Amino acid sequence: MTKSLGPAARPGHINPTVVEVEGGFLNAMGLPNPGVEGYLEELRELKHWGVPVVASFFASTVEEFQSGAKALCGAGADALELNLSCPNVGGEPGMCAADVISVERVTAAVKQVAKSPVFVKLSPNVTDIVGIAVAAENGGADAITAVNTLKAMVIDADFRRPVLANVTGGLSGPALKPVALRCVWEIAEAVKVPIIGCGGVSNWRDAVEYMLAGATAVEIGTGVMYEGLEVYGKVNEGIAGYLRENGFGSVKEIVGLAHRK
Ligand code: RRO
Repeated sequence: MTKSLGPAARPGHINPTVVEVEGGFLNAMGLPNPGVEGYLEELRELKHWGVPVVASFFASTVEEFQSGAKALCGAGADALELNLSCPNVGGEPGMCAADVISVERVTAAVKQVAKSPVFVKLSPNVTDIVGIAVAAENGGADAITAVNTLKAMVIDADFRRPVLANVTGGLSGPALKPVALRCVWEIAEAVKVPIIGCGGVSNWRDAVEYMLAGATAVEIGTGVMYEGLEVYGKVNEGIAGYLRENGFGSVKEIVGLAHRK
């Protein structure tokens, strides 16, 4: 999974952009990235590694979303993740994950041109995430990623100022997990497309909990800050052990299992 790419290169916000808090991290990176065109060479190189590459991207207009999708698929992205949900974009329409009409329209427009599956990443910073998930599904999303970070802030009592230069940022890590898990649970009761759980996964038990709530896969970001890159292998091995010890033949058998009446 790439860092989110946009139509043009962006330096991101000025520092401080990341601060550790109890139970996680707050970031206000401000979407720093080399731009879709500036990233294509690296994407082509990643293809030589023999692992699937998901290109995360954002844009401000439907046309930009479509041209980003075409370029990223053309360079070999195995899937696209529409980041409709960055909490750090001020007045720009980057937070279109708050609006059902925009979510359905952008998803459908990208699906028209994308040659690879399209995931839609949603925000927990909304009143009704289920309505938004249904809009993504109606737009043709192949999967829903739930969720991006939770809008939050930190104030330093000695300096009597907000810590992040952007004032607010997105909370990730273990503190986000119960919120994200609830989002996955609610979405699973409303849509048929696969859900990718995201938020505070740092060990196999977290991943299993997401699957029991209805996720068919998980994403791990902040977990790397705590556990290093080994986290991915450890989580995979841990899930395999859990399945073995509990008599399951495949992860498919535990997806959504906690919903049983
Ligand atoms: O770059 C960011 O500030 C950022 C992004 Br694009 C995002 O999707 N989520 C987040 O917490 N930060």
